[in-house]
Amino acid sequence: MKKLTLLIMTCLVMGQVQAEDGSRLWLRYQSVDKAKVNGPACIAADELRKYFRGDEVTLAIDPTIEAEAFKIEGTTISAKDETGLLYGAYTLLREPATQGYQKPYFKYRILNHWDNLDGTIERGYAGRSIFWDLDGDQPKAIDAALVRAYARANASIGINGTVLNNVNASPRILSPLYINKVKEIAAILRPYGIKVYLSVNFASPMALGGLQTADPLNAKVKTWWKAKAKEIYREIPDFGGFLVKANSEGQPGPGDYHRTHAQGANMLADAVAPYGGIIMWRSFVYGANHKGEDRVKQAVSEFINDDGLFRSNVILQSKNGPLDFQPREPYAPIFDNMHKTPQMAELQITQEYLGQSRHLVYLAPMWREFFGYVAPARLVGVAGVANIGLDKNWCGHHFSQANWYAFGRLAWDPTLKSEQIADEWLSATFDIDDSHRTPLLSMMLRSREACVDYMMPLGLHHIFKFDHHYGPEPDGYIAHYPLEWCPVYYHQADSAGIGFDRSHTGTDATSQYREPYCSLYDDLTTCPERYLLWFHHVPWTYRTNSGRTLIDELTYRYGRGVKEVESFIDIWHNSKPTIDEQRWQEVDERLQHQLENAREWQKTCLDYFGSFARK
Ligand code: BDP
Repeated sequence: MKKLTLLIMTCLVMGQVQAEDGSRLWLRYQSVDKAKVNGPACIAADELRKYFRGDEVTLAIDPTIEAEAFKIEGTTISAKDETGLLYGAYTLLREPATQGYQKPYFKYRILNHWDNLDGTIERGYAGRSIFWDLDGDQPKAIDAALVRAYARANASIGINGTVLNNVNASPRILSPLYINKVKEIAAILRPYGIKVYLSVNFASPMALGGLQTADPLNAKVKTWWKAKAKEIYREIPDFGGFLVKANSEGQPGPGDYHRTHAQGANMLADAVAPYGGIIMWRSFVYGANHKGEDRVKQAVSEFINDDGLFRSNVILQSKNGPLDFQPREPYAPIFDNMHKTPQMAELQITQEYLGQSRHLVYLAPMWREFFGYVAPARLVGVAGVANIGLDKNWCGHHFSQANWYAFGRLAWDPTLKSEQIADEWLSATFDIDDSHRTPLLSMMLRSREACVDYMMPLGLHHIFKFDHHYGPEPDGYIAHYPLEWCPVYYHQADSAGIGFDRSHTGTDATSQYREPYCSLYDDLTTCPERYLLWFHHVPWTYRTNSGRTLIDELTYRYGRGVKEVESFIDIWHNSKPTIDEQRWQEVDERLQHQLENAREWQKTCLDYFGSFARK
């Protein structure tokens, strides 16, 4: 009895009695308090002192090492500065046998939070914002401990930047009141090597500055932005820069004044350039100058003439696919077309179109697939639309944490295999032995393909329920919305067949691709089946590679997706003895729900498509 009390007391003192509610993410280190750490006092030293299982470790500042890189020799970590030491420390904690030199692949490894100042999150499925909320009409106090925990998690996977607010940006973010809040957050993130960036509303000079225009060539507008940049950098000298969604989905932009994207971006670039800031200008633009054109072609049409015209501190940020974060898209051809403009890929960690925080879908295979077409060497950075909120476990679904983790790891090294990343994450997140880890690993690795199968196999896309993008609505059509918001426009099902003809006989979207993809995708007989209905309108009786007719193949794929989820449930049930109670239950509930959803997708889509095919 006495012993037990003592044990509990000791654990309490050491802070070890923590429920497994997912709040510790993959950072479930046991504090051993054993290592002697030589070198400068810093966060890396604190982490190693508490958690490193060896006896001694040395931290050394070496100015000859590149920024953010580190070297581990024996138990000495060397780096240019404390950020490099921190990356080295987390690497050593994860993989104590690590030796040698490492540096991040991408310069920009940035999370994009679509957080609104009122605390809601656009496409957020894990509760409210960790940064913003209102207290009356004032910004609520920043939760420093929470932001610090966030910084630590990001640093542990090498993320070095964060955009704190929604791309559909409120001008208020640039008011002195909010700049002060941003300064507070920046101060917490700085020791973890993380810079802050802000999304800005292009019409801010009007909304905040009382100007009559936001025309980027107007002298007062330029002066306003320059003064604003100066004000921000006075408070936050290492501020990263701006992210801009302009002339897209109702947002203001240079197009409102018949100016080009380059003219708009350059005006902002000039304002932040004296301080080393960058502008991340999004190419997610449709329905503006090229209204009526096949939506997947519009980004190239919008930006191609601007190539070579952007300032050197502008980066074009594009989603991985040409449409909008679908479960599977071909890569966005804008990456083939802008040869003189630095580019970043925008990946979506929050599963807007992949079951949100209800479905277990591990996204690393999707991102690796993208890098198979768009060589990382073509990119200067990656941005990940965050899936983080106030939920106890940060991400809503315990397994969605793996997507945050995988984004960071791939930003650090895009050649890492999905399997290795999943394995690392599983080992750190659960206490499971090899025999249980293997099936869980297989579940994760199969989960994205399963989602494609039960939602949108063979290149189908955007047949989601209107606006919330969760369930199926293949018959979706709303007369007063542009067709490009409606599922029926995307699948084009009729009695002859199904699919969107984007070959030379259709919208010719295939011509935006480099060879060999242009020819490969254009020809029905060479187009990979995974993109079949993305690029072609195909007869129902068409024989797919399996020998089945198209409608039978669709039926088969939907069924396969559902079966996969059934098997995930079996795997999860078999793992019950090794997983802690709360997390097991919570994942189990979600898996049951995922199965119901998968069946709903299967039934709704096959009933609907079947009504054409079997006429
Ligand atoms: C779509 C989202 C919308 C975003 C938009 C964007 O549905 O909420 O604002 O993309 O990326 O995926 O700007």
